[in-house]
Amino acid sequence: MSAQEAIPVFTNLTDLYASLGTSLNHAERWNNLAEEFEKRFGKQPTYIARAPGRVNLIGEHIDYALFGVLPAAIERDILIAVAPRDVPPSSPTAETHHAPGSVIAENLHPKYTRQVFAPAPKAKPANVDDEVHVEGWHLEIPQELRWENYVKAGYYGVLEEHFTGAAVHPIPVDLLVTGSVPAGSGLSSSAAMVVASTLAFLAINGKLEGADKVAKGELVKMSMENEKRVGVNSGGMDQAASVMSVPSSVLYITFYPSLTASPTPLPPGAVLVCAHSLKVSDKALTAKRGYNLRVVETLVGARALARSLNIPVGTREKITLREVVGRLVEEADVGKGGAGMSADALAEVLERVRGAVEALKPPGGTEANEFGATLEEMVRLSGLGEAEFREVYLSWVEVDATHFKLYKRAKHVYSEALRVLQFRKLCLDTAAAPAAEGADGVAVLKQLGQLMNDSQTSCADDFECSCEELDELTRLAREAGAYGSRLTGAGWGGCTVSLVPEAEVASFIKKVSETYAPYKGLEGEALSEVIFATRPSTGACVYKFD
Ligand code: NG1
Ligand code: MG
Repeated sequence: MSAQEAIPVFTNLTDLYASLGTSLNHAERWNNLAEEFEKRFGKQPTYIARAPGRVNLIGEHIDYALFGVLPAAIERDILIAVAPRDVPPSSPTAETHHAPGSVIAENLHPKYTRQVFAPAPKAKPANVDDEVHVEGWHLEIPQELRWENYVKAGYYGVLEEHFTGAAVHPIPVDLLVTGSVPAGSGLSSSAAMVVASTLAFLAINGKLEGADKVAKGELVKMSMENEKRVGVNSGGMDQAASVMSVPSSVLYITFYPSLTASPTPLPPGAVLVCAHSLKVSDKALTAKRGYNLRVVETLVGARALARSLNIPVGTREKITLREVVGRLVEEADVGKGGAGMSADALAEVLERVRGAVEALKPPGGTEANEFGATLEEMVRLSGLGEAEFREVYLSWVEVDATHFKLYKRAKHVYSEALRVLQFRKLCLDTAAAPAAEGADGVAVLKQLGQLMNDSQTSCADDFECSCEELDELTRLAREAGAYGSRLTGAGWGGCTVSLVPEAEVASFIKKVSETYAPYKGLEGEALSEVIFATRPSTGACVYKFD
């Protein structure tokens, strides 16, 4: 799958719905959105942009260490209908509603109220007399939880990329959002929002057609940058999965040495079931002690490790754990260390660095304080002066911690990276020798399940991104017959993913719904909102109205 591939722009509804699969009623949602748009804005939308959520099968918290991951897009998605706004200049609202690039954003969900905003252009340099020249924009987004921030995040990236230093203004836009990805659930509603918004603004400004149209890889990169605008220093897994997924396969996504996405078929006989723990974790709010702190711990761990392995690292360079491995392998054999690195090759390198990883335990660290390093000890392990350290590792993110567990975080990342490669190898080997059915087929599914269970243990014990509810729900899922079960996404709440024998999905869901206490009393649609089977679905696209 190439990052150069064009983003699908459908002009025919039959083709669109065929691409989306048949297990959800897509036609009803798309029609309803278009009709609501017309009611609210008095005209048909010009485009609807779609971006799906994703479930991560395995490979948690390793994308920002640049290790490969194995997610799949799900059928649940975010849709954004857009059209240019045409306001008579004499209308009382002409000033705000006519400002270049102003946006009226509405959401079908009544909880999210109507928002009007216009990005402020920066002052023009004195020597520019071109009337429409835009020097740049004020694109800061307040770090608080507001639904329209995700719309702005996508939009502002488009402004920066396509309307800066340009002699053309973005047009005023009306838009309407609807979503079926539960928020704060680890199914990446945030990335789906940001991708859909980026895509909607690209489409409405004519950037998806013509010779220099934006390709899939570029949309992934823009969306990654755009998600940072809402304050999360995420890796690229969610955006890549949302943009590049194909039906019926999980997607092996690598980031090092560059972004690649290879569809990987799951062995037959098993289905993915997502189950929400009903503990909502909002990453934008808990990043200081959760997500962003983990980004810092894994990055500093990588530097300390590189240092003890005598790998040169530039002062300002934020080397990752994947790059440490890459550089070690390159010394010996260039071919083995890149995107195609095998499970065996990684296992071999990890064996070589085992001692150095152990050495990340600080002298003051003990079993009791879980090998936590104080800030002072961490600075020393990094080999940087304190001011430099703060500048490189702490100036771009807020963290709130007294101890930093470099050893445990690195241990998780490396073991998880290896599990991803082992999981993928089992899938590829099965696809290459499809005779492995019956008992053999089940044996493979059990091995895949075991890797998922080991991932859950590592997330819980070493990366500490699980929680009581996720531990309980994954345990109950295994008892209910899953081959394997683990948290999916950032963790600390949100969803689990389980690999369940195809013939047992209904009884599995029934058992879990009877045993997981927070599900007591839920039935019908309310139950299928929180626990549902899903299949790998297709990536982002746009529909263009005539
Ligand atoms: P969630 O919280 O599920 O959106 C986050 C990151 C991913 C990845 C996972 C953990 C964002 C947008 N996504 O996913 O890049 O690091 O956590 O594996 O921050
Ligand atoms: Mg998210």
